[in-house]
Amino acid sequence: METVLEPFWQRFLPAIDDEIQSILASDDDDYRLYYGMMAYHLGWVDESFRPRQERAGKRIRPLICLLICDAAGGEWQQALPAAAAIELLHNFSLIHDDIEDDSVTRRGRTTVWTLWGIPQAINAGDSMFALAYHALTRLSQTLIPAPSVAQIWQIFTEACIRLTKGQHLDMLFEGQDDVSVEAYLKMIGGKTAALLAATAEIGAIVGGANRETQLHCEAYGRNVGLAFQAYDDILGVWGDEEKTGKSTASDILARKKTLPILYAMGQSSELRAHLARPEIDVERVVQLMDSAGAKDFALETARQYSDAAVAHLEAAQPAGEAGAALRHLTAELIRRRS
Ligand code: GRG
Repeated sequence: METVLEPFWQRFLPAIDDEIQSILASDDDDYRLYYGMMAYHLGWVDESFRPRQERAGKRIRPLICLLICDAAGGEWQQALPAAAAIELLHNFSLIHDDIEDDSVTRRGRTTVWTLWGIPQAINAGDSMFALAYHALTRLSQTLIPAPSVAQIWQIFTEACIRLTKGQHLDMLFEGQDDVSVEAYLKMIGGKTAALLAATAEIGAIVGGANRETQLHCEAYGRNVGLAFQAYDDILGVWGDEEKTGKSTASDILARKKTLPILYAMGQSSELRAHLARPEIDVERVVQLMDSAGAKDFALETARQYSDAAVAHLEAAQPAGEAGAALRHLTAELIRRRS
């Protein structure tokens, strides 16, 4: 990782994992599997519950939360309960998403439901959801004023609702042939952007920022989420397979409704007809997408969200080394995907 980020990562990452670990700790042997499944998903242990050296997942959301708190002039340690709650919520949603999508691997590892079965995986997800709220209750033990704690609870709860709405639309779209680009953007606004928006807003509240700055941070997080997803969709068709670790044929073969595919479907009746056939010629689909201008459209959309993210970040005037680190991280999140 880059040098300006390194000192923050060294400080923040162990603190985030310690905070989560203290929520998941138990010495009751009857719950070895209960906590073990969650620890496995977070990457701390292998499937036999032996400790591992690497964590699973980038912890982007809690890192952004702590950086924004610090850059707003607050004490990042005060934001740890919220950062832990956000990461637990994110991971809970991934455990359930893997069941809903029938995914066998996540982060290069076997998914929880594949190892321990769907009923236990549903319960592991539910447990993480409840424990996310448990993590949030620790905000009351900090110096954060009670009205700010209440505001954070509300933002967190609204983000949960938006996540479920986004996931609902995503599943609904799988069975529909006529999904518009607008409908798709609404879906990722919930599924991907809502939690990042809440993450950034909560960081600003804990940092003591005024309401205007809090709202710039919310818009920053939302636009980072939208840009992140749009670039991901582009990489799904035109990415470098060696870098992404994912075949560029898989989204097309799965008939996934991603931004460039939906745009091209709206432009080309030949493509719509082709995707309705039982056999898909991936090369032909990419040709049709290219001539419909789908890559340029998706790149332009992603660029607009990236520019908006940077503009809101600048308007929030993040200060000091944490501010510099935030600017760097934002560029990194966006650059890696363009
Ligand atoms: C919140 C009550 C409640 C329900 C959630 C299952 C569900 C409903 C939502 C699923 C949402 C979902 C799977 C969103 C995907 C978002 C996304 C961009 C995931 C990848 O994020 P990274 O790259 O992942 O930060 P890592 O692995 O680094 O943690």
